[in-house]
Amino acid sequence: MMKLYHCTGARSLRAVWMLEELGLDYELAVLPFPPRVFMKEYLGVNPLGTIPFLVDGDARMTESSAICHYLGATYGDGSLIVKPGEPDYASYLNWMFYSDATATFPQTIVLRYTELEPPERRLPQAAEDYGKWFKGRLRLIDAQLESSDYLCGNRFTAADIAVGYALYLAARLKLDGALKPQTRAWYERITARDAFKRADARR
Ligand SMILES: N[C@@H](CCC(=O)N[C@@H](CS)C(=O)NCC(=O)O)C(=O)O
Repeated sequence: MMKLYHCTGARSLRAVWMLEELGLDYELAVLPFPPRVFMKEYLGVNPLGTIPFLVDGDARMTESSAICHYLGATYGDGSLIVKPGEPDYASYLNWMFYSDATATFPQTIVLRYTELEPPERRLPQAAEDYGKWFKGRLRLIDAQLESSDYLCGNRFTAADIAVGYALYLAARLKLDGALKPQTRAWYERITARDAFKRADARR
């Protein structure tokens, strides 16, 4: 059975959500955060010390959005991914990379310098600047959702999971105060799904 290493509320939630959407059997190891510090033996499993980490047969994966695509492409009927040849394939790929590199990255700076570092190492200026950066990068989502209910493919896909997690983290960091109505409605739509609720409850 495949095994996913997870920390509550972290990016590994993307992978748990996808597993739940697909209705797959999996073993979930919920680790203390950060495992690099509180479960040093985990470095023997994943040398990066980060989560998620997926083990599926010989496959080993450390990137949450890539795991979502892998699961959707390997299992199920493929409707949760967008394939080459479909009109929105380029858009789908773009959202998958945007989800972590553009939408989540600036938030990790905010998280680090407001919560994770000890008080004497906190950097309010960095947190403020990267919070603004994140908010600016929501423009692509706002524009897309003006004319559709989902990010691409005219259906719910792994792109909604991958980008949706960035909004989940934004809510936790209180960076979601001024979301455009269509973006808030989309976030509420995707997180109303039973699979999201089951995934978020796994802790
Ligand atoms: N790009 C990776 C990032 C993985 C990552 O950095 N995960 C964070 C949690 S959200 C982590 O494990 N941080 C703990 C650490 O860096 O030690 C992904 O999308 O999964």
